[in-house]
Amino acid sequence: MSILATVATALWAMLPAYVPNNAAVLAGGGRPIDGGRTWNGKRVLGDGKTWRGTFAGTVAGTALALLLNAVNGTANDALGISSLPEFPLLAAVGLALGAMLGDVGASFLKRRTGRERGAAFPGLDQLDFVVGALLLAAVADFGWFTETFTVPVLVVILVATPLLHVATNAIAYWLGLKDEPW
Ligand code: CTP
Ligand code: MG
Ligand code: K
Repeated sequence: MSILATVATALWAMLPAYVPNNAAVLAGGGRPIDGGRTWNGKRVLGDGKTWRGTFAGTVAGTALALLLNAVNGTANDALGISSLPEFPLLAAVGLALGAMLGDVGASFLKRRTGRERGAAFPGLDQLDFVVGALLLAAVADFGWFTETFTVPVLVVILVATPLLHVATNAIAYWLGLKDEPW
């Protein structure tokens, strides 16, 4: 695969995992998943992980995957490639829900390590949702996963995602949508 095809495929395949976090920021609020419960004096997850945000993120990521499927041929033709993947429904849900669950898991770890809601955890903040998305996509549709996420594609994802994540969160902060720039 050419470098263009590898980069385009990596970003395309991960878009349904990138969007959920941002959708959750826009839609979040309401009842926290942990219902306010604590463990060893710290919140289990915290007020930043809500049912509404998690649901909205999952729906947004899945919907985006279906939208990408609709323009798959056009996008491949426009780039002169044929490697942009189509998302089976289960894989789409796996990517989107996995991204949200990875983020929830990170909040659990943040609370266990004494970090308040909103505190940064460099590294974890940028990759939690990638790990969650890839894991759940693999569980949801292993054949599609191995076909799509070749080693070069995975390398691009691991390099590009933290950069994209830092950039989009900084923009969301400047726009006043997010409380912290990470
Ligand atoms: N959000 C949500 N539900 C989620 C994830 C995010 O409602 N599952 C919303 C919350 O309003 C949250 C905001 O998006 O405050 C920003 O998300 P994030 O940075 O992940 O949460 P933090 O508030 O920073 O909390 P934490 O320290 O637990 O990451
Ligand atoms: Mg945060
Ligand atoms: K986060």
